[in-house]
Amino acid sequence: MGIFDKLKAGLQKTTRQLRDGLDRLDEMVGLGGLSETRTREIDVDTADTLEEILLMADVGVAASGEIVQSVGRRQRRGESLRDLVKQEMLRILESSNAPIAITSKPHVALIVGVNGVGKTTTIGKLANQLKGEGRAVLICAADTFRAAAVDQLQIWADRAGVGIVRAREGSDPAAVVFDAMTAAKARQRDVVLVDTAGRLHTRANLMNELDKIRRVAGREVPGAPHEVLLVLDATVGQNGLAQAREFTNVAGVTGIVLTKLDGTAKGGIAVAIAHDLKLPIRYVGVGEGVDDLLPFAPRDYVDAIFLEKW
Ligand SMILES: Nc1nc2c(ncn2[C@@H]2O[C@H](COP(=O)(O)OP(=O)(O)OP(=O)(O)O)[C@@H](O)[C@H]2O)c(=O)[nH]1
Ligand SMILES: [Mg+2]
Repeated sequence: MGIFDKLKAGLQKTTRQLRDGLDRLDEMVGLGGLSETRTREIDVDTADTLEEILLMADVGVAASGEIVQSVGRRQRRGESLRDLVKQEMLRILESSNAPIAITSKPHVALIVGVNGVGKTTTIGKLANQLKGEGRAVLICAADTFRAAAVDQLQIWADRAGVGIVRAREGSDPAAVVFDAMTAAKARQRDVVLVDTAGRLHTRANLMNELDKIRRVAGREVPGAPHEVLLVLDATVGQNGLAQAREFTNVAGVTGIVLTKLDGTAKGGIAVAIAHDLKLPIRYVGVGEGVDDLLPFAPRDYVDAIFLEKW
């Protein structure tokens, strides 16, 4: 399956919520078939329904409000609501878009996020992808909180065929990070992917640990961490935005990985992220398999939701 088809398949539930909802609305208010020259402004009921459709897809209050307003203004052109919403979503997604750039060696990326969002899986997929591009990757297992975490990561490292620096028994995560930085320099690795814990005894502990990891990495490799990827589970919806704010304050998040889009109708969350957080979405996860991580491209994303290539 090609990347676009994969994205389309992953976003199926969002398509049903958004595109089909908008099509029904267009039919109801009779705007879909309007020619360029005909005009009609949307009424209050239509605006309410439109907002509801967007909120159900988790576009979020602020972005939904903005979209409804601007669709209301532009409706005079006689385009379908569906096309206008699609254009607005694309505009918002493009406003904060930036692909990942690997500029230094080793390029150190911390992967952070609350428990269960898909950090370890994302690292496995990403390691595989980067290796496929010819980069030398090292994985660092800095989640020493959960006993099974290192073994889970080892399986992914083996699958991708990349090296891993494992925690010594009972060691401090920051010490593992130190070892990984040293190893990456000695072995001339291009990229280090650091897996971190999603849960500690308290959230304050978790944030302190991330802060310590950052400092150790920065002491060993100039400019590190070059990237802090916050993994957000799309099925969690708007709660993800609160998590993002917390992590951004402490961990200096530079980009988002949005996972589990394949299990949700809430794919509009990408628009809320771009609108509210102004953080670039770097990748999206559309399944549990090694090939199910796709670089984020705004146009493909909306095309996949609306099932049409512009
Ligand atoms: N459907 C689907 N499942 C995913 C995706 N990404 C991760 N998962 C699943 O989510 C579950 C948790 O993934 P992990 O990678 O272990 O999550 P984590 O953030 O490392 O979890 P902790 O280490 O406990 O904090 C696993 O069952 C993964 O297979 C995705 O894009 N789609
Ligand atoms: Mg994990």
